[in-house]
Amino acid sequence: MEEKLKQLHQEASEKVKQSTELKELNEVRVAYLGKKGPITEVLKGMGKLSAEERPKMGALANEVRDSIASAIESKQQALEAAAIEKKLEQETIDVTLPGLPVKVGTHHPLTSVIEEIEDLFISMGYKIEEGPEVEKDYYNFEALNLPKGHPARDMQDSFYITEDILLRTHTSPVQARTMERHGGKGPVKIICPGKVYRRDNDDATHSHQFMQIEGLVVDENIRMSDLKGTLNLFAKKLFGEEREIRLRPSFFPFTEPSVEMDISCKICGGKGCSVCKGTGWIEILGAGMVHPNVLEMAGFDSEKYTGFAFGMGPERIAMLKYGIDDIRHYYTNDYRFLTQFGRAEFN
Ligand code: 2NM
Repeated sequence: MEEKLKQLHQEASEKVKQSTELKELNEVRVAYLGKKGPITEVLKGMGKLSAEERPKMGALANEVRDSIASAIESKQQALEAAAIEKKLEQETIDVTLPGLPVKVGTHHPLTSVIEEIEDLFISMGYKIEEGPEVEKDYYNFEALNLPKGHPARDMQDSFYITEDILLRTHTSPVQARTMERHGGKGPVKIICPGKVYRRDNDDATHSHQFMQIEGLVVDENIRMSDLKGTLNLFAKKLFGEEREIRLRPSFFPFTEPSVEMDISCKICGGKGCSVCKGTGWIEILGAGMVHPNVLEMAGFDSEKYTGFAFGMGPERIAMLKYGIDDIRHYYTNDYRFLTQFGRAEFN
């Protein structure tokens, strides 16, 4: 029996040693230490031994069992540690690999142009003003010398919400509100960027929703020459020092006199090309001296105060600046279009 136990011990130890996986080790445990295993078998045969031999063999059997159990235990720990080690090794991060590019996004071309124009006027002492897109008829039309029945307020051209409320058709109502808040006292020196709405059919050059930037200066002794100097500087800063401007007479209900400003064509340098349609000049904005009626309605004494105002479309400005050929590109969120402007992406 002693021989048998020693042999079992030897055999089991060898199998434990040879086990390379936890599953295999567990099979060894079941085979040697299980209820139907050989050691249990040996212990069952103890009854046949003499009283003298019994405790000796019992002790040996227990020793063998404990020894196998502890060998299994330490092998299990070793295998588990090896498994963790292997997993860690597989999951090692190579910190020397180059990083993945971070997509940082770009400015929308309209945003870029609007911010550039804002910065330019802020540098000249203008404040930025904003106002509601859902506007009263009074501020959108009446206060701007467009009384009821005026042809320029044709229902066909505006989105009315009620008889008195509409989506603003320009940002001039912000200027009317700002002048009113000044309570008849100058100076007012503001630019108003914002969204405006007109009932147009969308095509390459028209959109029912677009941006506008309007400027307004009201003070004593504001003259047409102040307007001209301001616009000349604006054109050169935005389009290049070599650009020239030209003012042509025009008409707006809220200004008198009114003008339209052209800049010399950058593409052909004034010789005439398809962009300027052979004229050498490109129309950029409308402007004029604020109509006395507009000043009076906002609470200014038009004998004492004068002002100039101008308005432009950032979509058109950005189209000219970046050579964009269709206004719809701004609103359709084509990634390929959007990533061509503003801050460069790291890809
Ligand atoms: C333009 C052209 C000319 C304009 C006038 C005013 C106000 F409120 F002061 F009367 N704001 N904007 C103006 C003048 C706008 O856009 C083409």
